[in-house]
Amino acid sequence: MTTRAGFVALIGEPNAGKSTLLNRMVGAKVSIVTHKVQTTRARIRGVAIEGDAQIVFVDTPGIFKPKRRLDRAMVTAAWGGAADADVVVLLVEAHRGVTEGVEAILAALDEHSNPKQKIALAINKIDMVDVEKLLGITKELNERRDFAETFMISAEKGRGVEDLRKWLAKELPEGPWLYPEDQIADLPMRMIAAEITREKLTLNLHQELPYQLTVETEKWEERDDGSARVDQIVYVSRDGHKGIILGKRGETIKRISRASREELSEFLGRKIHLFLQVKVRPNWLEEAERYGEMGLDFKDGN
Ligand SMILES: Nc1nc2c(ncn2[C@@H]2O[C@H](COP(=O)(O)OP(=O)(O)OP(=O)(O)O)[C@@H](O)[C@H]2O)c(=O)[nH]1
Ligand SMILES: [Mg+2]
Repeated sequence: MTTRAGFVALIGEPNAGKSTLLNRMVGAKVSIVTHKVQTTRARIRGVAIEGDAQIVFVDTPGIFKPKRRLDRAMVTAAWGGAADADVVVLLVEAHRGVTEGVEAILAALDEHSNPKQKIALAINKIDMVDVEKLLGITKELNERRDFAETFMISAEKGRGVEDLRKWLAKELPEGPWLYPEDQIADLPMRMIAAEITREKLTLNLHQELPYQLTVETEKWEERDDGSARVDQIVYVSRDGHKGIILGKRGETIKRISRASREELSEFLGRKIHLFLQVKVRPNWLEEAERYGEMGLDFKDGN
């Protein structure tokens, strides 16, 4: 039997639905999702199997005009994901069409890919537009670039996803599978746990605050009764931010902690005791160690 295997990078503007698509392809929540932009910060791999092919999907941070060091490191990580992949899928939101951000990505695509790679277009969130609008956008995008293939999908509702997966499977090179067949992700557990907490923080905090914090799993202690104690630190840069995260009588952090613990316990199928600590660290956005913990390269932020 000939098997196939390779990497498929999902790229696009922030909020395009890349992580939602990765999770759907894998059939499990491997990458966090929120309604806010710039949720994903590093490359996250998720593995799907389609017939004889093992498809390693690479979720990437959204590509946007970076301002801070962290932004630059994220965007570099995203383009790096594209450059290393066998196939690249560009996600564009159906209801937003060809935005300035999409234009910028199209303009930079050749520089960050090679002629041997196939680049497909996936117009996502088709559940939000009518057919006429969808056809208009499809035409406009295909006039700008000669994509290997165009797919119209709803990552959230699952429409069109099957066709995309089948096509990707046959585009991958022949070769042995890259991961054991029961493996769906390769992110260390402590990092998945930190990401789950960061998702809950992002969902519970307003405006800029989610962009000013990072979460790290400090300690992971297995207990005899099969449960685990997980200690995490939320780094913020200002006292005021700490106060907001704690909330009145600690209510906000309690809510966040509960939501994170529940999801983590469900993900692992066992009891988790989660302890969150908020630390003010004014300069964390300029510390190499923080980037390493996020799965980013500090130098990429230069
Ligand atoms: N209506 C609709 N919403 C979707 C669809 N796919 C994703 N979304 C929503 O779009 C929002 C962003 O989804 P994400 O998967 O986090 O987007 P992303 O591209 O990973 O975003 P970043 O990590 O910030 O770059 C979430 O609220 C999703 O629920 C879709 O097909 N239809
Ligand atoms: Mg994402």
